[in-house]
This record gives sequence, C-alpha cells and structure tokens, in this order.
Amino acid sequence: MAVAMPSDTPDAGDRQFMARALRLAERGKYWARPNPHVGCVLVRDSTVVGEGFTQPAGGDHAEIMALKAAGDAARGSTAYVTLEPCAHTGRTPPCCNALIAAGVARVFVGLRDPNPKVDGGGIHRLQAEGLAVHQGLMADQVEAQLAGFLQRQRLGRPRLRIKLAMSLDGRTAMASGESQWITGPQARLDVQKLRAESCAILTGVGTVLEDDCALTVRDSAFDDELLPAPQRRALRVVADRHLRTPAHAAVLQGEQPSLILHGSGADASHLPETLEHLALPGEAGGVAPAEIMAALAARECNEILLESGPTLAGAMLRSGMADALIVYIAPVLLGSRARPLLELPLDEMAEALRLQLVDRRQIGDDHRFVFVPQSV
Ligand code: AOF
Ligand code: ZN
Repeated sequence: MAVAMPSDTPDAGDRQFMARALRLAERGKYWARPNPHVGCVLVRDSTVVGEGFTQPAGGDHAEIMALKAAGDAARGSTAYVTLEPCAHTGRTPPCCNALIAAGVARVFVGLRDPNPKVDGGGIHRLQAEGLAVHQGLMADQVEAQLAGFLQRQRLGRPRLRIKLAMSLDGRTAMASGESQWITGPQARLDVQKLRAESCAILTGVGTVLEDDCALTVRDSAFDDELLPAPQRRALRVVADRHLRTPAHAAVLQGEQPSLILHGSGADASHLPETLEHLALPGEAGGVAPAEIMAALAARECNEILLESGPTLAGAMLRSGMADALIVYIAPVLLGSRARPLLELPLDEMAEALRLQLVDRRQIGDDHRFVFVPQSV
C-alpha cells in the first residue's frame, strides 16, 4: 500500500477544529480515567459532521463516538484528534481500523500517544492505509490537558499535586488540631474540582485520626456540570503504616472506593473484610513515598491529589516526586502556636526548596497559587 505524504501545513481553520476537539475532550475529564480524555472532530467541506469525547473506560473512544455521529458523512472527511488514535485492542477495538473503514481521508493528530501499545503505531497504520496524517497540531495544549496520563506512560509514575490550605502566616490548624475553616466556601468548591479530576486522593492516617476527613467528591459542587455523578469516583487512599484507621472512619464510608496502604505485618483484623488494603513491600514495614507512588501507578492512577497534614506532605515534597503545589492562602492570622504547613526540617539556606510560580488567582476572599518545584 502506498504511504501518503503528510498533509499540508495546518491553517487557521485546522487550528480552530483542533481547538474544538480540545474543548470537547474536557467533557470527559471526570470520567475517562484511567484513559486519557481525548476529543475528536470530523469535518467535511468545512462543516463539522461528527464529534466525540472519551467515554468511561470500556466505553467508546472519542473517534468512535464521532464516527457514530457522522455516519456516512465520515467518508472523505478530515479527523482532528487530540491524541494519536489507538492501534491496539484494549478494552475496546482499535480506533484506527474504524477511521479507515469509515473512509476518513486525513487525520490531524495533536500528540503521539506514549502508551507503549500505541506509540506511533496508530499513525503508521493510518499512513499505511493511504490516509494523510499530520502530527503535532496544538501538541502543547494536549500535553497540559493530559499531563497525568502522559507522565504515567513516560515515567511510570502518576502526576502528584499537593494541595495545601493555609493562613497568611503559613499555618494550617490551631495547636488543638482545629482547622475548620481557614479558607472560604469558594476555595473549598475549587478543591472539589481538583478531587474530581484526580484518580486518587491521598492522605495520611494522622489526618484521618485528627479530622475524620471524608475526602469525597460531593455532587452539590457540580450542579452546573454536564456529567452524571457516579463517574466522579476518585479512589480515597490512606497511607497508614500500622493500620490505625478505625473501621468507622469517614474516609471508609460511602460509595466512593477506599484503599489503605500499610506496612508489612500490620494487623487488619479490626477492618471490614470488604475494605481493600495493600501491604507495601518497603523495608521495615514502612510506607515510603516511592512505594506509595508505585502502588498507585500499578493501579493505573494518572493524577493524584495529596491532601494531608505536614508529615506526609513534607515527605512527598522531600522525595522529589511532587509535580505541583496548589496553595490556598486565606487572609487570616492563626498565630505562632498554630501548626506549620509542612514538616521540612532544613538548616542551611542552601537546602531551601525553590519553587516556580506558574499560576495565581483570587478565589472568593482567598488566593490560590500554583507552584512547581524548580528541579522538576
Ligand atoms: C484513542 N482515543 O479517546 C482514547 C485513547 O483499553 P482501551 O481500549 O480503552 O484503550 C486505552 C488506551 O487507549 C489508553 O491507555 C490510551 O493509550 C488510548 N486512549 N485512544 O484512540 C481515545 N482515550
Ligand atoms: Zn482508540
């Protein structure tokens, strides 16, 4: 079969259609996991004839939804797909085959899929069947949109975001542990979105014992969204070396799944049999950051949100595996007896952890800063 030449340099119209595919992809972001949320637009004679976005795992990929919507109109069309169409049979058959069978003529791919089962194979197959393929249109936007999935595929570990909420003087709770509330309702609603975007919400047993946090994604936070509630089911994970989490802990109740990661030799007899818990292989029965991340990567977690106290947050930051810090700052002073943000025992200026500010905005009366550690 003849190999087609790559199509022409993309023009403004091509960019518009890819931008539309990127926006569509967003509609799958709370439910596609562990799949990447992909968008696809099919265009014939400058008219959109079909479009789609990734459905919950096991359901249609973006291309299939778009092809179903287009029907016969897909013949001779141009496809704009944010991620390379898959060439493998996973939970669903290959999208490449469907694009070929439907008679699609050209394909603009945003980004090559680093999943080793795909990794250029989709593009190659489309070209081998005579379709014109252009790669890299708005690739930077796809990189940002699928950061967690891409990192897990490339590095074998999920993307870790540490969420911190603090007073202006860098405190997270009074000495008694009292911490409700430092930030206002809008900031807490914003955290709901972070949770819904995450595959796993991670905390430490200290926070479970102190706050009895539920770590749920609450439906009331999403009234304005198009997506049905049951898909927002981020896994709640407790790092709990000695299995001190009580059976009645809020983090173990409700519909959302929970998982406890503990050290070897911990006694699970007080926990319900249905509760999932996993002994990490670490030395001396610990739950080290690298093992937590490896266990969650093995479960195909792309995005992890850490919401914990100073001990686990400090350990994760020191491990070098934090990809971003999302810090909410409330205009309040909690005073010098209140608890500090992070357990980060440093002595020399040379040890200081420098961060790069990548975003800041006001949310209600609070401010949200997003930083990335400079070594990342
Ligand atoms: C696409 N279009 O919309 C998505 C793709 O198990 P499966 O069959 O659902 O395949 C999952 C893999 O397919 C996933 O790891 C990623 O490499 C790719 N995702 N591919 O053609 C899509 N979401
Ligand atoms: Zn596919």
